Amino acid sequence: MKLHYSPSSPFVRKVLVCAHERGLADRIELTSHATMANGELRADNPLEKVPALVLDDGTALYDSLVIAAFLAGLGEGPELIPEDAAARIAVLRRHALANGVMDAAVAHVTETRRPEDKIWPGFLDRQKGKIARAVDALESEAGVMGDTVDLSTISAACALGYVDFRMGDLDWRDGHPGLATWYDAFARRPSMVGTRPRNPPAS
Ligand SMILES: N[C@@H](CCC(=O)N[C@@H](CS)C(=O)NCC(=O)O)C(=O)O
Repeated sequence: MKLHYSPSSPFVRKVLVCAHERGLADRIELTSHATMANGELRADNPLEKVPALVLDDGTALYDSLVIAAFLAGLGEGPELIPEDAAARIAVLRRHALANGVMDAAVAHVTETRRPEDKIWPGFLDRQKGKIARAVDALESEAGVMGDTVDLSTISAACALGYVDFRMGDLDWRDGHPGLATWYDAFARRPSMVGTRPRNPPAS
């Protein structure tokens, strides 16, 4: 399998952590981060977004939730998406919350990269508000998340890791001691340590 990726993307990290947890990391070849620039990514994903996973028969899967669901059915390890209906909905709902943090943080970062006179402060505040409310919600769920490894906890950890990486001044730990403790433990998992976000090499 071939994964179109970027070393900084929280969505990519989500699927890589899923792969590590299911013992599949060795079966995934990472493309050069440059496939976005050279048009290869577009050929596999019309939306031109990473992650996109190309299977050995040439089938391309996107987006990160679809790839994670695919990987959850392969290999061995923690049940990433429970079969039980109620548990599955709970995991998918928390995944949506964490994924929304990724969406808002990426949108915030993208906006800050526009020319200074084109940046809309109201848009930045709106994204920060989404993140703040989601972090409040995750704080109230930290006890339930405990040491469970599933798609929702992986996504929450990748979202918070991305906020640390790109929005370090946000200080989400302030007022969220339960979530901070939960994250510090989860972030020590080898799957998280091995996928820490990095800036792509300059092209
Ligand atoms: N909903 C998508 C989001 C993926 C996404 O936004 N990826 C970003 C990188 S963090 C991207 O490829 N952006 C390029 C673009 O939007 O053109 C997923 O979950 O896979």
